[in-house]
Amino acid sequence: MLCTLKHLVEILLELLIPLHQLVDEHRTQAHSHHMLPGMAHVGELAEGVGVHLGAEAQEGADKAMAPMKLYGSTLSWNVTRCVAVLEEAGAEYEIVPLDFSKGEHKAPDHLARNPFGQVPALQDGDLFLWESRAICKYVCRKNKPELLKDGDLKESAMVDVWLEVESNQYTPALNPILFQCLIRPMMFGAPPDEKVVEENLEKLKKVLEVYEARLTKCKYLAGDYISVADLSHVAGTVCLGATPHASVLDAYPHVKAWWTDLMARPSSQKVASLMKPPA
Ligand code: GS8
Repeated sequence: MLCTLKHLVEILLELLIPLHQLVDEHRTQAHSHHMLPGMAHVGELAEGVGVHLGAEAQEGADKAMAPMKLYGSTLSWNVTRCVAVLEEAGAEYEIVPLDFSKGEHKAPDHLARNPFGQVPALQDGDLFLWESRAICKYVCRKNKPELLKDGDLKESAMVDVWLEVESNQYTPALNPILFQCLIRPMMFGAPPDEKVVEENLEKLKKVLEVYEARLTKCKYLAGDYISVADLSHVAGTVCLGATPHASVLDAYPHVKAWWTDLMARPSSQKVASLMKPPA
């Protein structure tokens, strides 16, 4: 059977989802901690000072204050890629898990969010987005534009370059390792195919050599400033840490220092805590 690795990962992630049903805490995870306790909605504030908003204005105010919704399981690193950025940007959001085993990702209401029937999808009011990196960029533009360096032609171009490098070099080498070492044993009780792991470790090492050279010159990938490009690596690299090959980073001291620095951020800690598989 000819089947691409991407398809295999997707099929397996579909199989993986019933595990989520065992974990109640994953069912509804509200992440509105960026709204301070006691912080009122616009309508409530207006009432407090004797102002009453009309129904339409009230609806508009409520919409403006409604948290963004991120659809998908937090065991998917495409979903938690977005979580890293939502957290780092201080966005108000909630995660809405979808049950793949019930086909919720192919149901009409999700197809309206993402016509490809995949996760993640993001809803912000009447705006629906999909593709994790596009979601990350939107969240940055909305909540923390400095993560994109949008105002600077050259710096923003470097952010784009390293986001593409993550998408087209780093993650394609990493995904097969994660599939073999994490998903295959968990789903099939089968050991990893060591040949596939070795091949992709070699690919990853070649990519890491480029990262090492880059990070010798600057603290973060795009420059001496953290950006969405760094954050886009967090979810997948957290998963690498759960494989027997976490030490692959050790041979690259600047990469290792970059990763240690990234992992110290509360946003990365949040991703790590959400990605812990059910016990
Ligand atoms: C990939 C989304 C994806 O493959 C992105 O958002 O970055 N390029 C997209 N999502 C998988 C879950 S694994 O993370 C998915 O939804 N698979 C179900 C399916 O394809 O039916």
